[in-house]
Amino acid sequence: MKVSKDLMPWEERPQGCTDVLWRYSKNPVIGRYQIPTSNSIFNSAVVPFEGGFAGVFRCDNKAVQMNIFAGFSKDGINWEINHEPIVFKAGNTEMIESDYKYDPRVTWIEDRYWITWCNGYHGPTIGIGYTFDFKEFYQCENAFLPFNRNGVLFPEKINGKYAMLSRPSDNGHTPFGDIYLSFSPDMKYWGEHRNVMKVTPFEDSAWQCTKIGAGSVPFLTDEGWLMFYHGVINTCNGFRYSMGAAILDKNDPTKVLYRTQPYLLAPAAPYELQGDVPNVVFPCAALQDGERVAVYYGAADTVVGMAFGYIKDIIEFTKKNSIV
Ligand code: BMA
Repeated sequence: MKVSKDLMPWEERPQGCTDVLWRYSKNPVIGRYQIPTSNSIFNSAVVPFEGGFAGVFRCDNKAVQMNIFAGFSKDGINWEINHEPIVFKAGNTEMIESDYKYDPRVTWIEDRYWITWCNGYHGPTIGIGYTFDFKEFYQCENAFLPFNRNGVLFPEKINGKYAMLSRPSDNGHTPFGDIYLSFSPDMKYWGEHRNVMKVTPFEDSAWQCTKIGAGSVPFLTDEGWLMFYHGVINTCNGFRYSMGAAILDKNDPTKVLYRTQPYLLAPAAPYELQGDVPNVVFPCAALQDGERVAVYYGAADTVVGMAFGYIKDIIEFTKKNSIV
């Protein structure tokens, strides 16, 4: 989401570094044991809120149960996370059960913050909720049938309808996955499901050849919607999750204009290579001030890291190295 220039969390590109995205030198910004009950805190989403920041954090507890927690920060880097999970009241439907909640995304649309997450309802699907103040939360109808993951809302209506990216999946560690876009007139009924992006052929861009999923909430640039997504390769040691960028058409975001053939960030730092699930970089949020971007990503399913870049450089790189 857009942030004023003076609030933007930022660290300049290190001397001698030529990467388009670079890691924050003090990563990870959130440690695995940051709240008393947590086993791990990762794949979490942040937004500007009341002159600072708020967020929804995935904290798995020491029984390794997945749930989402609200948190707050003055600078976007140092976070206080509530010790109790979010409790939802009924939103646009009766209260629906939720066996677990994980991988939240948050965006402001019109008058409130909307939250999407992977909701356990006879298997994973996409849960939707909203809040005005990060104190009271309301849960709405699930967007899709199980099984689905990585539901990411656009921050404004597209041609008069809410729009959400998602990735139909299976009930396990899905060995496939493409990104779809669905529309809703009311945040309750979803349809007009369209394919947006597929995995790439192994020989063209292997890091994204097994499955891909929307990451951060897309934001508008001069070239279209810029979105960070994750791409996965199945290696002899299991899945490896990296991050790429895609630019979608402003008026018809089912059209991918550009998409990175090389990744922008892949597991390489110690906290990305080691943890509960080694080799995972998983973007869930991006703050931007019109010129610069700060990406929040889960690292090795254990901690939260940040990476920075200039929007102009990312767009240039994505156009120049596009696989579309
Ligand atoms: C996915 C989800 C993510 C996780 C990823 C890598 O299926 O469970 O939360 O980061 O796997 O383990």
